[in-house]
Amino acid sequence: MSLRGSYGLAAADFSVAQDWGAYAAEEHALFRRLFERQAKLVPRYACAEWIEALARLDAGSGIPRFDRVSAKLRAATGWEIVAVPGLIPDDAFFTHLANRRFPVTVWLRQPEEFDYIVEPDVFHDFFGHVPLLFDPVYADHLHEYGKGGLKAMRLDAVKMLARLYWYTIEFGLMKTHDGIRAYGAGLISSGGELAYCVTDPAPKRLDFDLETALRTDYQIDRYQTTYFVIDSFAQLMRDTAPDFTPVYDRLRNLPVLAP
Ligand code: HBI
Ligand code: FE
Repeated sequence: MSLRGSYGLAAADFSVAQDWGAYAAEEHALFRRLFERQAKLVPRYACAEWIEALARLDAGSGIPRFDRVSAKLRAATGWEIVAVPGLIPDDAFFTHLANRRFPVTVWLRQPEEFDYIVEPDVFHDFFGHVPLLFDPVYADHLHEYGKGGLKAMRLDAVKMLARLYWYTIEFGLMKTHDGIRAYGAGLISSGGELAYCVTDPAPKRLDFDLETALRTDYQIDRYQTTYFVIDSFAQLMRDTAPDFTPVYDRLRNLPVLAP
């Protein structure tokens, strides 16, 4: 697929300089509009861990400087941001996660993509993914996911593992005593799906089950019809701790489940 970023400047690990000075005033204004739209929704629909983490980030004034956020992140959970031109190959992506570096795309969507964008841009990656890296349990899980990704490549099981990421890190829901709340980055950064995933009766909301998630296919260009719900990040960490090798071997011969 033809990707939007400028990959020519990237290093071997696909990292680039963020070049914060190059962002136009209009881009900072668009980022602020996206932030303000979501900031109205997250108190009602996002999980408490995300809301608490966002409070630690001053991301409402425009496109953030990755190096400043990395300094705070390092102190909190040992993570940092690595600037990338956009989607990067799986092995580069997993290697960064396995070293507690989260890839954040440097470019921002166009104004006409305010409501929907196919590829992750800096708003999706930063607003959707970075705040939860301040949560120690979530941060540990994502670190394990990165190491698991490198192993999945060796076992030819990346497609199965990507489904786990999709149904948790990107589109995961959590049970709270106030009801269902979102923690997935794709939900948190979405103008419409954030309320839909919590309130709409149409989609299925299944209790998280590792093997079902690894087997269930997903669509990337519409609201999800199936969500997986965890009790806590501790449960996610616990349920994904075992060696996946025997699970991959068993599931490889079973039919994929339609969402
Ligand atoms: N690259 N920058 C970036 N961000 C992602 O979320 C990402 C990626 N490359 C691969 C990838 N995700 C997924 O294919 C893996 O989770 C399987
Ligand atoms: Fe994402």
